[in-house]
Amino acid sequence: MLSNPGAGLTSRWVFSILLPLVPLFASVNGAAPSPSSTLPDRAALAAQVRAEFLHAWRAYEHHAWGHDELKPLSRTAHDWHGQSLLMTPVDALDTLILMGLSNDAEKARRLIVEKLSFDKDISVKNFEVTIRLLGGLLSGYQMTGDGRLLRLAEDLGTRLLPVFDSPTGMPYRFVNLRTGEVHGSRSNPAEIGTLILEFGTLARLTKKPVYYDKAKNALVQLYNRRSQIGLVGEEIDVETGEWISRASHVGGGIDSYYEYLLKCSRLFGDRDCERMWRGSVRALNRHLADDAPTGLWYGQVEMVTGKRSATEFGALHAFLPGILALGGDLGRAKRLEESCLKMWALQGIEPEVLDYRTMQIVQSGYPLRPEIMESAFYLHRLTRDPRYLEMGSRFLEGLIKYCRTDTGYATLKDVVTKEKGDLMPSYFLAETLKYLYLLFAPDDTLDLDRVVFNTEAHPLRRVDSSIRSARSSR
Ligand code: DMJ
Repeated sequence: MLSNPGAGLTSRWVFSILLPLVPLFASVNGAAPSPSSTLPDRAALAAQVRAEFLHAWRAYEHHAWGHDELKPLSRTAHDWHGQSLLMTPVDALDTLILMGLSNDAEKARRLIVEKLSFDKDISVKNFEVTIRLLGGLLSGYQMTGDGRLLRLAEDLGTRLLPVFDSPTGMPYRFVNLRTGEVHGSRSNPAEIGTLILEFGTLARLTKKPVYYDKAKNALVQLYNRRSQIGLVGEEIDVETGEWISRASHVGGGIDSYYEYLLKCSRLFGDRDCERMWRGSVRALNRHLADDAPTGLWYGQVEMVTGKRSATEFGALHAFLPGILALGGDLGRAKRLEESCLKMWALQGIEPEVLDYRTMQIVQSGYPLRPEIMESAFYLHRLTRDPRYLEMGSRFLEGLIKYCRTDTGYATLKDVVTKEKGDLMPSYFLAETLKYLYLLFAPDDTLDLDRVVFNTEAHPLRRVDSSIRSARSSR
């Protein structure tokens, strides 16, 4: 039988969020630092990232305030659905708090609680809204204690619930926030399996296990459809439960499914998730890992036979070193992050997809993605090796050199020509600059033992830490 931590909700969790929350934390256990004569100046780098964050935030404030995202080249705003869901303020709120930008955080919080409404006749993508908005509202609530953020999260969570009403329990991709009408039965592991941290946290905070149960069931249904060699494919029909694409890899469409198996076990102590993670990572190491002449990579195979079908790796795959490290496999994590650095170094900034056999770029955009910085952050926390600070400073240098504009930061259409695109995605403020900042900032800015980041870098409090906090405050 599957264990169900969502059913064991306690008032201690709710109690704990009322404690002062910033700075959150103390230490993470790590190895001794490796010697280096030229240690990067962490304080200066942290201050530089914070200044760049402010530059980006001010541009959003001046040209796109109240809208979803900034278009830095045209200096206009972009709303995903024609009307705003405040993607950037919700995504950026906890970064503002962690960086100690209290006035800006307060202004963002006021905008959110006064203006954000989900009573809108629009069809939204469940995955994106869950990781950015539900995740951002929940971490914002846990960091500020403002109950209005939790009420918004609960309202949103309730409006999203109809997605799970498929014959298999795996979610449809889209839902109308007002009517609850769903569509999109052809889905993928990432969109099905990247919900448990947010819905599980909502369950704990509201004491309504239904959120946990639905998201957990979706995850288990997906896992149960893995092949005999333990892999999942790229596309599945949530009504029939049949695979549509059997391509198996750790890139877009699959990536954060694996991330959430591990993080679900860390955040909730869920034994099923731990078992599913262990089985899955074993399969990844056996079938996807590719010891190529250019380094260790994780490529693509057919999910049933394990036959290699592509040697591609990209910016999204670069989350894996961090997750391998968090899961305890520092050896593979370090080697894979070195490969990621080679990918970055090709053009001084990272392409979306690379063929690692030929080292030729396959997709040349760079949409300001965070994954390579995220992995450097975990590896630094877990090894204390200044190598990752050096890597981080190269990433920052590339960002500033190629993506900075007078009006915030812009994506790159092409990492070779460095032609810019007209968007500053909300995850740039939620994730990219947050992970870079946390890499350089003092470790006690955030205690990794006490939180788990959702896939959009929103820190959610671990169960045992809430119990500890509640006990010590009695
Ligand atoms: C983010 O929205 C999340 O990290 C997601 O898991 C993957 N894509 C972007 C960043 O690249």
